Amino acid sequence: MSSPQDEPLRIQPGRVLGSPGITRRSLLRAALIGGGLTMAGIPLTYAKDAPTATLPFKRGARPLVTFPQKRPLMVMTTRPPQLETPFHVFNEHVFTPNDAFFVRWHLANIPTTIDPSAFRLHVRGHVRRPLSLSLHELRTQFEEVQLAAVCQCAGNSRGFFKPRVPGGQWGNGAMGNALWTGVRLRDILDRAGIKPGAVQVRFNGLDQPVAEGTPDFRKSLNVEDVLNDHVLVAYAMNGGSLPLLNGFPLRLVVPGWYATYWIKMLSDIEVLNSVDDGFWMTQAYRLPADPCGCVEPGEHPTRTVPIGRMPVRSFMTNVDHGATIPSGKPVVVRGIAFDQGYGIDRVLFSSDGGTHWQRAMLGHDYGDFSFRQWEARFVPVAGRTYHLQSLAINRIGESQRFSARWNPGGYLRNAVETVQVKAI
Ligand SMILES: Nc1nc2c(c(=O)[nH]1)N[C@H]1C(S)=C(S)[C@@H](COP(=O)(O)O)O[C@H]1N2
Ligand SMILES: [Mo]
Repeated sequence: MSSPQDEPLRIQPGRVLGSPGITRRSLLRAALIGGGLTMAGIPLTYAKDAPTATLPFKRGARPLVTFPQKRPLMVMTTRPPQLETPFHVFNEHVFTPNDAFFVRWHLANIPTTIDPSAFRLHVRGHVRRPLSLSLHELRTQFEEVQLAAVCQCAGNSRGFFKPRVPGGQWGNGAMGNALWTGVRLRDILDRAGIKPGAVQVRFNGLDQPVAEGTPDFRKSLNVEDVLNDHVLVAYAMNGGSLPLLNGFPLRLVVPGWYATYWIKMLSDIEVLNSVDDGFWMTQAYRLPADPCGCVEPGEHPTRTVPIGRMPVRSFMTNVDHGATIPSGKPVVVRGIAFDQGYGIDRVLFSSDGGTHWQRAMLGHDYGDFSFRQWEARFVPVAGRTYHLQSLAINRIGESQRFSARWNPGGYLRNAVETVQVKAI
């Protein structure tokens, strides 16, 4: 417990991190930092005696290493960089600080220098007027929008799958919540003028494969899923420029959808008049085509569909599995909950493994796509073991699952988590 003492039952609205407002100057400054980020700046190896954090599954040891613009994060791979946020960060802020935000790239050829004055966002394909927009045009010719949203890797928590599945063995820290600033994708597409017959929009970033034959990382969404108020082309997060590793200078923000669609270093938007038949849509990031998105453990689905929106989840953030807690006075258990954008209706808390439930108190509402903080309290009795659980329910009545579903990609985990503690 980080603060087991009897505290007033009051949730602090999380601290918004941060920093001066977003000015051209701060963009340029970040660009300079970006410009200084040479390949030598991205550690390819780390000291054998680097401190480690250990995730609670086999082969879960992760060195803590500092990458450019980042505090020490848990390294899964260095090339391409895949860095996990240590979980205690989620207890400290409702908005995940930029320097603690997780990092995931598929391809190792990532530009280390971006000249913001030369950068252009291209819009092309099935449109009336192809566009080539500078960052300055983007920021001055479209309405600026701000929105809080959770960016969660489809493979978040994959390391907990039983039986284990191949792929990045993430703990629960391949997610983050940020206040995104940018312009609406719809406004950009309106200017380009989508032609009748458009089916999907394909997004590409500046990163490239290293080996010939590796398909470029491109993702597509249906036109009807992007023509809304909240899909953004973002140039800032939490009031600062995007860190290079999180997609400087622009990234797509698709609130409610898994992060695989949140293309970083976004440079190309292509309107398609047919369904994207590329590798990353047809071969990767696919779920069994049934409402559960699951199959019997070990089986392979016969039909699959592209992964989409995120199911409702919650976590306890201030209790560690196996910890001891003081008895005889109220203990405050804190956590976070989120879903695909219906918003959190309630979070239930149990200290006895799900036999009895109480309603947790919800924290400040930063919007339907944001983390929602919650807290509950109970009075432990000395010598007893407690199985703490939280269960989030969204505003259309969808709740977390009690048993974990399984699929070969290791996606969609949203089972109720149990944290065992002992009172002394
Ligand atoms: N250009 C580009 N964008 C990308 C990816 C990538 O490999 N290249 N990976 C996606 C995936 S799978 C995830 S989980 C998120 C990770 O975002 P982050 O690194 O900012 O946390 O970026 C998405 N956008
Ligand atoms: Mo991901």
